[in-house]
Amino acid sequence: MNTPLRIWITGASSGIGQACALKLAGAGHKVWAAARSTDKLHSLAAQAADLPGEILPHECDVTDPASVSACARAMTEAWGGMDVVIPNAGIGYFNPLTEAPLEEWHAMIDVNVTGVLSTLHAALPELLKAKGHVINIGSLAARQVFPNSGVYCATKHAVLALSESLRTEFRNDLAVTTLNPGAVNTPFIDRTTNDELRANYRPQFDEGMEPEYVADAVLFAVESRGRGVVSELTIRPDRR
Ligand code: NJP
Repeated sequence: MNTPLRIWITGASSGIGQACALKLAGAGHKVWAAARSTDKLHSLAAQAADLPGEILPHECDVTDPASVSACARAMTEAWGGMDVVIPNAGIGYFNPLTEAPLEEWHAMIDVNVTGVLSTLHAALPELLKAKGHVINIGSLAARQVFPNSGVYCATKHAVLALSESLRTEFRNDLAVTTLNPGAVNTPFIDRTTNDELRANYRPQFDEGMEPEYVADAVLFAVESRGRGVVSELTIRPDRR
């Protein structure tokens, strides 16, 4: 095992973020696990007790820039720097454009775009020092636009554009990966307030990829260091 990497994951209390934290700690890395649900983060850290790496929980609301910068500062004070950031916190409210409450659009922009920007802003100084790695969690929705999720698709297009701008601006100092998953079996769709759409979409997510498969892809990207850079990776559910 090479030197453990110091990895900041937002949205680590559930789904893909949680699976990534366990996978990366299982491979011996040090994971700074951030989210609002500290109870879930503490049980995640307890699950990692027997793993070769470690998971440290830290409360963080990505819609609050002060909370995000405090989280990054606490990590770099504790571990002396940061090698990888995974701005994974993200939400989706599915609704036809004419029916969606404006608050749901704003909430998606606040978490999926402004939250990612705040996370990158807080992480970049340390990442550039370490010649580190940004792993943005995009989506198939970064490449394709689906009905009932126009604003969600717009947020993931923004994430992809941010990845590309980081890649071109910091070509020699940063590795940048955008991971675009299709449906993953997490609580993601349960947030949708349109009862009919939530019920219609749930089976697609039930039959989607397991979050551990996404975490395998993240581990592959993280451990490519020194051999090459996975710049964009799209993964879709298997044949059924
Ligand atoms: O969702 P879920 P996923 N501040 O609901 C956190 C993308 N994706 O794992 O704060 C900080 O299980 C929340 O934590 P908490 C998707 O767009 C998914 O599926 O405690 N954190 C929780 O840990 C997103 O970018 C699918 O509530 C906040 C996490 O976000 C990423 O994958 C397909 C927060 C959400 O966990 C993870 O989603 C795809 C805040 N203000 C892309 N608000 C899919 N599942 O099918 C929320 O293409 N969080």
